[in-house]
Amino acid sequence: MKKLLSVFIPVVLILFAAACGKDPAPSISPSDLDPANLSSADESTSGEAENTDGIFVTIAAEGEIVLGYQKLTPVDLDSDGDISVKEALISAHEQFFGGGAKEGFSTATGEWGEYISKLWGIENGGAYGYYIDDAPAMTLDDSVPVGSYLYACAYKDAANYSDVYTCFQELTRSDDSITLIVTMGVFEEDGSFGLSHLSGAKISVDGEETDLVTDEDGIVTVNINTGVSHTFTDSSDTLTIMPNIFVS
Ligand SMILES: [Ca+2]
Repeated sequence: MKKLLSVFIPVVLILFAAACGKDPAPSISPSDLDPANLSSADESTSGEAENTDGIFVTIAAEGEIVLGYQKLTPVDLDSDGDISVKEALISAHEQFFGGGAKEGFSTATGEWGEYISKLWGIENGGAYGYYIDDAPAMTLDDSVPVGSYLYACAYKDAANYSDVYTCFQELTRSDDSITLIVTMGVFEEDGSFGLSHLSGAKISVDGEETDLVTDEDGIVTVNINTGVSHTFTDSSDTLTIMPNIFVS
């Protein structure tokens, strides 16, 4: 697998770094992945930079999405005019986790600075990851700009950190179908990060498993109902992935 990746990573980096890095899955979704419960359906368009008054947050816990592309307005707790990853996660827990941030989220400070010690109520010894617009964030102080997409997860493989980040990008759309590409995060030996297509990813639609699987280029075409919003999530039988979500 590693050998294969090293061949196409340079090309894929060029192709998808921009595509997946700055244009997160459009639209929003509720935590239960049921589009019928979308609270702000009028925002389910595929544009960029349309979201001027909040951020979007997905949280995955041990391989399951527990908060799916949820729009929220975070609180600038230290009043410095900037929303940090930590502030965004505190707000996400305050608004969507039973018991709030007090119960669901905590941080600690170690040799390399502040780190997550609890996410969505899970304490796993520090095996967490967080990404802004499909690129790994460096610290909990990193800025989460308005309109951006914050993804955080508690690793499924907390022992070996093998969880791989994944994300969706829309390629084409017609009245009755949508074509998506699923990519996965790859860390090069020099520590740089890129996205490479993920073949064999299983696609669930509106929370239901289907027979849909991404092809060798990570691409899948899904039939959709005209005018209806659907949610798509990915899973894998061969990799431990951080699942992501896309809303049509
Ligand atoms: Ca702040």
